[in-house]
Amino acid sequence: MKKVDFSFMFVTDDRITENEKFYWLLEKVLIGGATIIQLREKNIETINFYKRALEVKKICDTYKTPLIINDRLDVALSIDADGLHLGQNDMPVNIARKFLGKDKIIGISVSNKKQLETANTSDADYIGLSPIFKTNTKTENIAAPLGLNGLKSLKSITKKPIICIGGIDSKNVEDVIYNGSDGVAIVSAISESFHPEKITKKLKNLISKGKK
Ligand code: TZP
Ligand code: MG
Repeated sequence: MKKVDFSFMFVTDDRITENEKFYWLLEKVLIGGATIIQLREKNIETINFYKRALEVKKICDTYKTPLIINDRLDVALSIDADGLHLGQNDMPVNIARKFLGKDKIIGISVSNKKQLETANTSDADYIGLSPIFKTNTKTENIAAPLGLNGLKSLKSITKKPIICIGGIDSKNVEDVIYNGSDGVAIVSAISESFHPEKITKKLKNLISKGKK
């Protein structure tokens, strides 16, 4: 895998169905300094996922920011994305790795110690720890929030970089990083803001503060 800055992942919000708003928001986030983008679409036809992914890739390339695709190995391959994010019920990591090769990024979501131990010995490049706090963005297949204590205990046994997700905003992001997370993944704190560029810059600043 190429060297990647996992500190600040923006996960796109599939509740924004209007293309113009979707791409406008993405560009604000890229200008604001997100270090990696994840395209997440849960309710979309394959053709529309592919088309959106193609356009998102073009925009991310302009800002030299890596793009990973949520769930769908076929979409990731078809647009030559920089990587793939998998959940526990998606394609197994080792199969995805076979198709994507060693240079692409693969992330795996985990919600407990058992899943983390399996992820530790897998072919994944990073572990997405979820959810840290309560979230309204993901409603299906969601475990109980781990909280900062859960983060600390899982961080102590991880062998891979950890990206925390779920309910992370400007009030708690510094604590999440301070308590050992290598990065954060954020949807609504950015997508629901009236000033996405400003909030992205603020979050980025707080991430830097949390590292100290
Ligand atoms: N996976 C676990 S929680 C979550 C995902 C995709 C949603 C995070 O969204 P938000 O709005 O940042 O809480
Ligand atoms: Mg998934």
